Amino acid sequence: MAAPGENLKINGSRLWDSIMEMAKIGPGIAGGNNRQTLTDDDAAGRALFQSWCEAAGMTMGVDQIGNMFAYREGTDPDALPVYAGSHLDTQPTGGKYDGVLGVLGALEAVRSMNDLGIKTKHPIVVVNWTNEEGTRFAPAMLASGVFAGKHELDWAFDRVDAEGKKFGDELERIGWKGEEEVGARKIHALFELHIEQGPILEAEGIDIGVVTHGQGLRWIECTVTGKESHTGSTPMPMRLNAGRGLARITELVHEIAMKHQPNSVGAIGHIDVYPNSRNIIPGKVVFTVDFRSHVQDIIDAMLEEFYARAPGLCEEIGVSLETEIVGSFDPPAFDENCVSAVRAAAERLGYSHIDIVSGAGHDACWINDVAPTSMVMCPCVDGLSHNEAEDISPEWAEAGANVLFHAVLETAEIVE
Ligand code: HGY
Ligand code: MN
Ligand code: MN
Repeated sequence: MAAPGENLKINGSRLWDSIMEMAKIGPGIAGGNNRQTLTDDDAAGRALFQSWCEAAGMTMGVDQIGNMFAYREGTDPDALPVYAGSHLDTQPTGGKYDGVLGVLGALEAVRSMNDLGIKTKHPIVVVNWTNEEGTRFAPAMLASGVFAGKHELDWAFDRVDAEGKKFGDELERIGWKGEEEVGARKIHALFELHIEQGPILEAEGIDIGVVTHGQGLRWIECTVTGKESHTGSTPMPMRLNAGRGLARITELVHEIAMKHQPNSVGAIGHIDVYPNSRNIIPGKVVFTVDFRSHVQDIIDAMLEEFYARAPGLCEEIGVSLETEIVGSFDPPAFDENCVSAVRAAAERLGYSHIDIVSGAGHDACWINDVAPTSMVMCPCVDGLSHNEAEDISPEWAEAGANVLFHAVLETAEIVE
């Protein structure tokens, strides 16, 4: 396949303007975004994205779980499309770039193909995956997981948020439940551009991360049950404080993850305390343990130790522990040809680049199980993400989108 000329570039200021425009939808309270999945803000962001895709001459397809697929013709309609995209949903205190850079970077690649009069043999599809974040409806990467055959569609529809609203009902309510069968589409290759969400690229002054692997993940939902009682009148020896169970398990998770440095992480981010009253001893605490590593044996060792020790820590203080796995995928190794296309693009365009393991989970991690897939990463300021202060430079965005553009063009095969 002929490689694209290094003179072929995207329009960085148009990309930046589109990111800033999208950021106006579902604004946060501190400069970032709160555009959570299946909210009215998500619906508004989807509508804006669709209008841009149609203005770029693409036709939109939507599947039964709301995944959006904007299609650009290729010269060979029988050739499987090359896909590029990410997610438009954000964390409740999310940044403007997590996911959005990947969706709009892919749209910018198509806009630039139009400007440059480029035809490709393979069609191009720009993707917005539903509910990548998994913060309102667990697990993360839910819709790409259904697409890849990891979850049943009905199971996904039955997921509920903190208010007891069902995923399927909310998808219907915002009007983004499509007709297409989920997972019926066949993919020639998929590329996802994403901010690193870690400190390595910026700290080492590197423009591009060539993502070879991702971390595997286990989300363990824990329910610690004690007994609600008066914080003033209940004698200390009689207390069955579920909050102490949370405290002990929080420390246990940290201790286990620290044992496998530098290849492991562990924390508890989601915590619901019941009844959450200032003068009632917590009777129940529900929380999610997040263990990750790119080494399968380490994931297994962390879980083994957790299940061996956590119940005893609760029994010692008279409270009970129930656990349920609510998110799980093993460490992905991305497709070598797709990884090479990303590395060659960075090289051709004169960007500094290193091979890197993704610390965060991404839709590409699931799609990698059903099609050749890889990722392009750009730096982010202080490695900060899942925080409204998440920040990148226009130059980083442009470099990442140029590499994505070239990887897609090389794989989709330019037709002279
Ligand atoms: O949890 C993750 O790694 C992703 O950001 N949803
Ligand atoms: Mn993301
Ligand atoms: Mn995220």
